[in-house]
Amino acid sequence: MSSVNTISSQYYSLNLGTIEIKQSRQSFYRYWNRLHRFQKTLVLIALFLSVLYVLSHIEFHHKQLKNIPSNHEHQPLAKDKNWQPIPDRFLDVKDNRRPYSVFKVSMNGPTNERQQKVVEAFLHAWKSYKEHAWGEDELKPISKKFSSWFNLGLTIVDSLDTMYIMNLQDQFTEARDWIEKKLNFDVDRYNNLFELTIRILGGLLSAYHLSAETVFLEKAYEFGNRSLPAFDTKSSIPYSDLNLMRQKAKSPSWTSDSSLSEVSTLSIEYNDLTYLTGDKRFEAVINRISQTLHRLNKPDGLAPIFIDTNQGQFRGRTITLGARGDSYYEYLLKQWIQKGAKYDKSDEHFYLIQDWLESVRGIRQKLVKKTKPSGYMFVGELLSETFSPKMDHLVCFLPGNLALGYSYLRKIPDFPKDDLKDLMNMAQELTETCYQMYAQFPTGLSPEIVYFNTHEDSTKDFFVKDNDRHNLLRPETVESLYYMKKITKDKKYEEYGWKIFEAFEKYTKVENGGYSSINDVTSPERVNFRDKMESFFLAETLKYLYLLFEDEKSENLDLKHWLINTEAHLIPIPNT
Ligand code: DMJ
Repeated sequence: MSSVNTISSQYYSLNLGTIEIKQSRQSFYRYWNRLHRFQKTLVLIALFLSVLYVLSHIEFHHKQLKNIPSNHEHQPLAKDKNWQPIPDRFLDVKDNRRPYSVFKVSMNGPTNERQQKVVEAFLHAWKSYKEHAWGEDELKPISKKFSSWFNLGLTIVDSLDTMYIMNLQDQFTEARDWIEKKLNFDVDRYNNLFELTIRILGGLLSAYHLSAETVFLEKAYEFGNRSLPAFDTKSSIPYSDLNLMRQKAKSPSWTSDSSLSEVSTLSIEYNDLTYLTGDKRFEAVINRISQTLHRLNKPDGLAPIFIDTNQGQFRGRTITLGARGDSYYEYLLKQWIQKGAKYDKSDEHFYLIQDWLESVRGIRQKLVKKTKPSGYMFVGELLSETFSPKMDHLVCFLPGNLALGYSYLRKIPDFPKDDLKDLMNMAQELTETCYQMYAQFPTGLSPEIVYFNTHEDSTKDFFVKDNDRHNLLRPETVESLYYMKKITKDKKYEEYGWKIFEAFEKYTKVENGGYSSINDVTSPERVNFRDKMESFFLAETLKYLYLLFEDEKSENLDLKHWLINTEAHLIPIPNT
C-alpha cells in the first residue's frame, strides 16, 4: 500500500514540475525578447564568464585528484558520516602540496644476532599481549589481564610499524585485519589529545607510509576529522581532552591549562595528514598553534610548562626538558625539518630553527651543569628561577635531538663552527650521562628521575629519591643512542645499547609472557614487577634497539628521508 502511495505522489509532483517549467520557459522568452541588444550582450558575457569559472574549478579538482598518490586514485577517502566542516577561519593555507608518493617499503628483517634477539623479545611480548589482552590497550603481564585507557587497541596500533620494520609479516597482517574490522573510534570517553595523536594517529600514518595499505590512511583521516573540534578555541591552543565519539573537546575539570609539550607535539602528524589527503584544515590548525607559541615571550627560548587554553598565555614559571616540556623542543627541530629545513631568514618556517637554537643556548646557559666528583653534564630544571638539579629520564631524548640538529646544521656553509662543536659536545656528554643513569645502578637500569650532586665535597654524582626508583621501560636513552650511532658512526653507542637490552632482559622479562615495568632499580632483590607493559615499549624501546643494532650495510631507514615522531613512528620528509 505505502509503495503505491509513494509512486503516485511522485507522479503528481513530477507533473506539477513540468507545468511550472513550461510557464517559466515562456516568460523567459518574453523577457529575453524585450531586452536591447546591448543588454543581451551583457547577459551573454556574464553567462560565458560563469561557464569559464565552473570549468576552471572542474580542472582544479581534477588536478588535485591527479596529485593523490596512485593507490588512492580509485579509492576516494570516505568522509565520516558525522563529519562537520569546521569554521572557515581555520583555512589559511592556500597552496596545494602533495609531496609524497606512497609505496610499499620492503624490509630485510634481522641481519645479525643482536637484532634477532630484539625480535625474539618483541615476539615474547606480543604473544602474551595476544593471549591475554588482544584488542585491549595494554597488557598486564603478571596478572595476565589488560588495562584500558583509550579503548582503541592501543598496543596493536602502536606496534604496527615495529612489526613492519622487523619484517614480522604474519603479525603485521593480523594486526592490520584487526584495524580494518575492529578499530572503532566511537568511544564515549575523554582522552588526552596529545597521547592519542602521537600514538594512534602517528601509528596509523607510519603503518600507511610503510605498507601503502589504504585502510591505515582511512582510519587516520577519520581520526583527524573527529579530532578537529579540539582545535576550535579562541586562543588557537587546543583543549587537552577529546571525546572521539561525541567529537567534542574540553579542558580537564580542574584546570583550563594545557601542557606545553602536549599542545606543541601534534604538528608532524597533522601536517602529514594534510600532505596525504590534501585536506588543508589539519596543517592550518597546526600553523595557528605554532605561530601562537612563537609569538609568546620566552626568555632564553625556554617556555613555561603550562599554557592557558582560554587566554593563550603561559602560566607559572616552571621550566623543564622533562615531563610536560620535553617534546616542545623536540618538535621545533623536527617541524623545521618537515618544512624543508631551509636555513634562510626569508623562509616562512625559519622561526622554528631560530626558536630551537635559542632554546639550546638557553638550556646551555640556564639549565646545564656538571656533577661532582666526575663532571657529568646534566640538564636541571628552573622552578620560578630557582635551579633544581633534578633530571627525568624523559630528558634523555635531548642528546639525540641535538645530534639530529647537528646533522642538518653542519651542512649549512656559514653556520658558526663553534656552535656546531658545542652542539655535538653537549650531545655526546649528555648521552654519556644518560647511559650512566643505567650503568651505575646494580640492575643496569635507570630510575624514572635522578638528582645530581654539584657540591664540591660530593662523593657520588647522583642519587634517587624513594618515589623515583621505578623503571617504566622507557625509550629515551636508547633513542639517543640510536641517533648518536647513526650520526657519529661510533660503535660505542651500540655497545651501551646492548648492555641496556641485557638489563631489560634480566630484570623486566616475565618468564611466561611479556615485559613489565618494575618498582626499584636500585636493588636486584627489590625489583618487583609493577604489572604493566606500556605500549611504548613495543612502539619505541624495542624499535630503537633493533635499529641501533642494524649493520651499516643493510640499513633500512635513512634519516635523510624519514622523521621519527615522539612515539617513534615514521613520517617521511616531504620532497626528499
Ligand atoms: C612516549 O609516549 C613518548 O616518547 C613521549 O614523548 C614521552 N613519553 C613516552 C615514553 O617515555
